[in-house]
Amino acid sequence: MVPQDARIFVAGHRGLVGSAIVRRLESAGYTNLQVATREQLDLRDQAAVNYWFRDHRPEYVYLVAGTVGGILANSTRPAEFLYDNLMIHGTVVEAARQIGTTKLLYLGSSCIYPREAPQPMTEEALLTSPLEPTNEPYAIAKIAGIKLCSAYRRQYGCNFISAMPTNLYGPGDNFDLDSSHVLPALMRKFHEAKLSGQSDVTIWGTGSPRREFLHVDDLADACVFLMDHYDGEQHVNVGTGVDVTIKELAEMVGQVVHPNSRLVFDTTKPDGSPRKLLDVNKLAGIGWTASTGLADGIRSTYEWFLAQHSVRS
Ligand code: GFB
Repeated sequence: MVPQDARIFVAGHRGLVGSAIVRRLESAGYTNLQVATREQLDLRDQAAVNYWFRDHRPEYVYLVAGTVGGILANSTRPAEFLYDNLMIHGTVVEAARQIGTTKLLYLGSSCIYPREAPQPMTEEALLTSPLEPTNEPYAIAKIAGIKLCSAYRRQYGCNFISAMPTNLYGPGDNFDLDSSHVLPALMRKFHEAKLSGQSDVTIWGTGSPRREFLHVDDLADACVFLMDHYDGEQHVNVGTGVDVTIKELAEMVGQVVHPNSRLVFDTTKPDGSPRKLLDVNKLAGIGWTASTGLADGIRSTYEWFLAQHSVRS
């Protein structure tokens, strides 16, 4: 178990995942959290990261920083998704090794699995066939991160573990329509349609792809759990084990945000992977399962969105 006063670095604490991990650690009573803003520390800069680690000597590291985004951002900014993530993972893992960090948890993504992987996807599906083209650069960076942690375990004996979450959502998400994932994008689209008195809401693609959505507070809980209870080399899937079509998701968000709306499908936009459902049996076997249902999670995230934007309707 991680001692309550251990020095714990959350890399990426301003992001969706990092902010949830900080909330979770604080509520669990951890007293010595370490964070650094992008302005204070460029995680792509090995010399700067080495200096920061020598100065702060974190004993535990949550490596959850990265350049992330939805299907459009992935296809329009592939160089950033590949370069930033490769560098961030490389610098932090190496600096943690150099100062003798006790344990590091690296966060990947379910897009590491092949486009045609059998569903639900087990951890063994990694690198068995080609990736989904719309997010291949990001997936390759994430796969490199997993392999980096494995390699550091084997060569240096570092206790570096990897968790692979499914599609995430929740408070702190990105609601920018050009770079966001589907759930926050739909929430904003329905919200703006309601405010402007429109009934039509445009959904990208055919609505038929299936996705699994995990509330970020559940993910944070799983990460803290794995830090305490998992020391294996193989990455661990983190999801709910349940998926919905994008059309069903849109209907659920519409029900909460703008019940009298009508869905319009823009099939000039890409669908991406036909399905991405994680097999979560490994994590269940270690002792953790998700607890937030999608309908409840959508409702509470919309409450957060309204509070943030101070727009009540
Ligand atoms: O969430 P999303 O952008 O990412 O899109 P992926 C999921 C599905 O929702 C796709 C559809 O089929 C989109 O076409 N969709 C419908 C929309 N309307 C919208 C909309 O307004 N905005 C967005 N963004 N999508 C990402 C990867 O894939 O998943 C990342 O690109 C990462 O690398 C992330 O792995 C978890 O699930 O397709």
